[in-house]
Amino acid sequence: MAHRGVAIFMITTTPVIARHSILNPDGTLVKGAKPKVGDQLLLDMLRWMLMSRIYDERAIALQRQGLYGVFSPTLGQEASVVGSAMALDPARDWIVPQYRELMAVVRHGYPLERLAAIGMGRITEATRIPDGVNVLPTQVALAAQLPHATGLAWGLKLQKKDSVVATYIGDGGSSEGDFHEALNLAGVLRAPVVFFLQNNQWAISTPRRSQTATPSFALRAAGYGFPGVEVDGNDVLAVYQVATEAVQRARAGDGPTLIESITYRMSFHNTTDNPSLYEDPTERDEARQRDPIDRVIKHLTLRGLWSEERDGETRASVRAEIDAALESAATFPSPEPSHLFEHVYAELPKRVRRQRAELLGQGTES
Ligand SMILES: Cc1ncc(C[n+]2csc(CCOP(=O)(O)OP(=O)(O)O)c2C)c(N)n1
Ligand SMILES: [Mg+2]
Repeated sequence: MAHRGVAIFMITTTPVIARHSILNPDGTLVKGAKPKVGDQLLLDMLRWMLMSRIYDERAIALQRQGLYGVFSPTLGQEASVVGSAMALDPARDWIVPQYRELMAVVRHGYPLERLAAIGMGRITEATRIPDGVNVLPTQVALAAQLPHATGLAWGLKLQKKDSVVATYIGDGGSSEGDFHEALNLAGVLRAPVVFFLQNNQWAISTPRRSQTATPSFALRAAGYGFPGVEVDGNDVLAVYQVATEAVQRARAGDGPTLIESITYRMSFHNTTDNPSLYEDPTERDEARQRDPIDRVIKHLTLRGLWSEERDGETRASVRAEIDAALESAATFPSPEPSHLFEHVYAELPKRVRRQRAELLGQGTES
């Protein structure tokens, strides 16, 4: 096709992007796959995945008893969350989270008791992230965390640190303008950031097919000038491998990567949602066949590294750890109205001082 002497090429075929996978749903390895994960590391991954699932059950039960606030489970996405987080070095790398990757930030050093206390509404002390924990606060405003991630990565690069930033986003959140702005700038700056997109097929009740016309979220990276990869998000070994490669690229100064982790939300969006109103139950049944935890257990069992006894012991120790965190969370102080004004400004501006005085009934401070 020619237009004023300029050749215009039209892309008529859908570009293809390879989807990485290592572990089959039956626990065997994909033909030719050579996982670079030692036995102990895989056992640690499984423990974190079980911790995520068991915490989901506990938090949902507490919410139903009126003891916990709105909660978004990770259920079904444990391999995606744990595999990506374990590719990071908590001592120097950063996580800029969304809200569906609880165990990623816990594994990175954010104490579970504090996150549980926030869930219980005991927010005043608990929201303070301890010094030295390289995690930014949970972000509910979709994609608003991504420009922060790019800015943080740029700052670390300017300081000549060898740190990498990993940030999480959902399929739905990737339709926000902030997604485009953050990825575009990260590409221009070659910022050391990994964009980890959990495509769990749902944005509350909006299915993936209504979210975008692109055949692959990962393909979008080409438009920003850096690599995009697809991975089976229910395969912890594959997620860990692509995340490790992306972290290495970023650390080496080669810039960002967009990872699309293809998974399935095996629960409600959060405790206020009822998916039976919009989800085809056969889809959920199919997803159960690809359960990310069962897959690792089958694999370890085939290799003689897992038994019923070990399963029972691991779950008991995870439950004890969660119980201790929940017990400690319940001792955090409940918020007072005055706390609304704390932990934001070093020195309160006049307007905010006036509002505080008004709320606390202390007359009108000028
Ligand atoms: C800017 C903005 N718009 C709308 C919402 C309401 N909202 C909260 S979660 C959500 C769906 C997000 O879906 P996705 O990005 O796929 O993440 P998931 O919850 O599936 O992990 C929506 C629309 C919001 N929090 N922020
Ligand atoms: Mg989603």
